[in-house]
Amino acid sequence: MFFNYNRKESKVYPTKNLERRMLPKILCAAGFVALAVVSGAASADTAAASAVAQIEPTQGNKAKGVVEFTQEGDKMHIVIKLSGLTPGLHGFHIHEKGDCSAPDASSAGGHFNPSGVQHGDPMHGTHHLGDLSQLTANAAGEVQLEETLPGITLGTGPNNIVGRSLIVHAGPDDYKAQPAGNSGARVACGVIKAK
Ligand SMILES: [Cu+2]
Ligand SMILES: [Zn+2]
Repeated sequence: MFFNYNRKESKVYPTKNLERRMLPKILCAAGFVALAVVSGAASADTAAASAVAQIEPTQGNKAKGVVEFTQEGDKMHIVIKLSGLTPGLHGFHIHEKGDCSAPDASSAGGHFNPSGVQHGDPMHGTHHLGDLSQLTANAAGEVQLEETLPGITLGTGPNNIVGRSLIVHAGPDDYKAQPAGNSGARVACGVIKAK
């Protein structure tokens, strides 16, 4: 425990010191030099700390928006902002392939399911890792939601969601039907990209 704590500290402080040392240089140097310093520091990170998916409508639909992911320890904070939906419930999942190119987003494949289990309710019992809580669009067809989930990660390990996709469905997810909860057509799709 104590040893781990010390290791964490030694990881954090050099970065802060580096930033402090760099500050006078950034203030004095030309803009492009400052940019080079900042991007160099960012690329030293081993895993993405945040990711974003630009959600675009599939053919014949209007749903779109932005979903942002931020890793907070062993949890993932998710901020969802969507519009152009029909009011009511919409199934919402991470699908295994980061490919929204098909007009119906079938190119995104099935639900992200690294542990090979059945589809279900993310809050109760067995479910795909990619099964997210379904969304409720208000009367204006909008969703604004923040939630924190365990399990999914950014950039490392079998539970990494960077390079996969988010799909919004036309109807509610019954959390029972296999393999996907019977939530109807894919009305919007977005690839999850590291920030
Ligand atoms: Cu889905
Ligand atoms: Zn599922």
